[in-house]
Amino acid sequence: MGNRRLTDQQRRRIEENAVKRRENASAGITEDKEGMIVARYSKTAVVRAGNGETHNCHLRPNLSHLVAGDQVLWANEETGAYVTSQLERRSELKRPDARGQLKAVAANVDLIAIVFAPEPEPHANLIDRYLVAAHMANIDTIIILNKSDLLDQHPEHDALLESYRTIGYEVMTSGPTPEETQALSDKLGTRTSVFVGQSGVGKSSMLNRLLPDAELRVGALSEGVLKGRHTTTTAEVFARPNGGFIIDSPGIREFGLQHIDLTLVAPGFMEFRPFLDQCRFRDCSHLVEKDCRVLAAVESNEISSERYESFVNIVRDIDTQSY
Ligand SMILES: Nc1nc2c(ncn2[C@@H]2O[C@H](COP(=O)(O)OP(=O)(O)OP(=O)(O)O)[C@@H](O)[C@H]2O)c(=O)[nH]1
Ligand SMILES: [Mg+2]
Ligand SMILES: [Zn+2]
Repeated sequence: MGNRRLTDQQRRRIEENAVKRRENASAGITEDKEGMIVARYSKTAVVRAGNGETHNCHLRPNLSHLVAGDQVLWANEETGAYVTSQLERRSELKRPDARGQLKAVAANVDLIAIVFAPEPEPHANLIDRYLVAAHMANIDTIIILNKSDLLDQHPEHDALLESYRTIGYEVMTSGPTPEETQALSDKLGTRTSVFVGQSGVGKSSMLNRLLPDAELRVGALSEGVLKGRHTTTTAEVFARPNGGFIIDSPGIREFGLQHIDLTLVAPGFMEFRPFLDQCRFRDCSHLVEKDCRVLAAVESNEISSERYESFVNIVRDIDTQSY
């Protein structure tokens, strides 16, 4: 085998390939390399190469669904840099777009940081909706109460945070002091975290405190939130100096869960889980059934009525939308 002589044709092809490679190299054309989508725009994306440099890339038309955090292959071609393919996602956080289609917001995240604050007034059960979505996506969560400096005027939010801590969720406060920023930094560690929550709760501000070089735009509440304008308009990935990434995401007004299977809502409520296989009926909806263990747990205060109402609210939302 090894001694077989090359035909003239084979030799010519090898030489041609070598010439082509040298030409490509001198024209800056490269072979496919791995990278990460840092920010996604309509027909282009910023890609972070392995060495940390960023490149503005065109997207092939079949790659229109790429989002911040996606791992991709990209290459320099004659007409510019291109993302050529998408690599498999390890996780994805999805939410419905304006037309109700379920779309990924961020990919390959380890932690969803659900941010709320005394101002703007938190939307009822937005936190629970995120918790359900995170459970479905099998991504860890932390609930963060930002603007701790406003808590004196709003002790009820501290109580809300405590109620989640009691259930068993991971929670923390965040605010303007360096100590709070350090605690947040330690908590996130080298994971890839995405900051989510209503517009104006301070997601970009928290990022600016963690990474002063990021200089993200933050919005004044009076303008941004009251007029319904969102300061951050596209999700963006930031590398942390000691490893790990944080993804800033645009604030949302509501988080519809209409597209999910009804049976996936209850397991998204952590404290419901021990009761779910103890109902009389296997397909119990936990709304009206006889001998429903969840309803009994609400009765005996093992489940809080607030969380149960939130569950009903989400289920009713799905139910009305499917007719
Ligand atoms: N008092 C107080 N205000 C804060 C804190 N963090 C952020 N803010 C203010 O909250 C407002 C909104 O902050 P942003 O960081 O733009 O909020 P966001 O969540 O990124 O908003 P979107 O990008 O629209 O989703 C700004 O006026 C910030 O200065 C805080 O810890 N305490
Ligand atoms: Mg923002
Ligand atoms: Zn039940």
